[in-house]
Amino acid sequence: MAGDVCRKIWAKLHQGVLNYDEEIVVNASRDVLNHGLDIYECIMRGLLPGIEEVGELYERGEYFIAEMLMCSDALYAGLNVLRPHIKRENNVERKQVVIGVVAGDIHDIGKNIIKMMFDAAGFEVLDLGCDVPLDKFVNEQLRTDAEIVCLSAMMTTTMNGMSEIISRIKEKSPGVKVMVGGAPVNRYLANQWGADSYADNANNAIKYAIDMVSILKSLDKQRQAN
Ligand code: B12
Repeated sequence: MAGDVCRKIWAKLHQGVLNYDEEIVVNASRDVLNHGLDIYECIMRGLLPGIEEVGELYERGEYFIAEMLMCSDALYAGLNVLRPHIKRENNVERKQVVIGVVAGDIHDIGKNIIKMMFDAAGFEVLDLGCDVPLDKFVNEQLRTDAEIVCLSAMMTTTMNGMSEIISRIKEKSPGVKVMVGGAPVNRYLANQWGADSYADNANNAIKYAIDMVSILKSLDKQRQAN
């Protein structure tokens, strides 16, 4: 029974995004809260499949940029309802993360999901937004002394900027961990560019970030012991 309720609400979120119907998405998002459903699961199984299907329609020439834009507005209308209700955990030692979408790229939905999950996992997140000049990642890491930098890109043309950002960060702050992601990125490219980590979704991103935090902690301990 509970499963049926979930599936109906996921379907409404999905269809609402696909049909750029903000009202349906907002109402379904309120239903998520009223029924006490898992918010992250509803994002992953309702909103995101909706925007993925939008991408397919765009590729087939059935949707154009105007529709993609309205669909992402509908997705954001739902995220705005859900975001304030995501529970924040305190189980991570408060490490700082700088996150942004690389220069030339304005696709920020994936980055915002990753940011939301880092927030929820108890990290302190500095969000640089989208279309971020390469140097800004380097300068903001230096200014905040953040332990982790997260880079997002959704276009094959913009993802190449990641390699340059990584080498500039590593040159100035060799101990900093850099994590990359976005649909065109993969583990092979991440390794080629010298990234410390790559994840294809928010769940794995948090898992790997927590692993990096424990590596940083043991390095700190070693340093103190010497
Ligand atoms: C919505 C959308 C738009 C919206 C963006 C709105 C917004 N605020 O983001 C608008 C309409 C503005 C748009 C514009 C354009 N778009 Co567009 N867009 C899309 C679409 C449909 C969905 C993208 C999306 O949000 N997906 C959902 C999110 C959640 O997925 P995600 O970003 O991959 O994120 C997940 C993972 O990758 C990962 N992740 C993401 N970032 C990070 C970072 C880290 C550190 C980690 C660990 C993980 C991680 O976790 C996330 C959650 O699971 C895609 C199609 C598709 N199938 O992806 C095209 C797509 C990305 N767009 C495309 C194009 C070409 C454009 C335009 C150039 C079109 C044009 N001619 O103007 C412009 C680009 C403008 C620019 N300079 O950036 C192409 C890119 C092709 C390519 N490979 O280079 C795509 C693939 C469509 C296509 N098939 O042609 N777009």
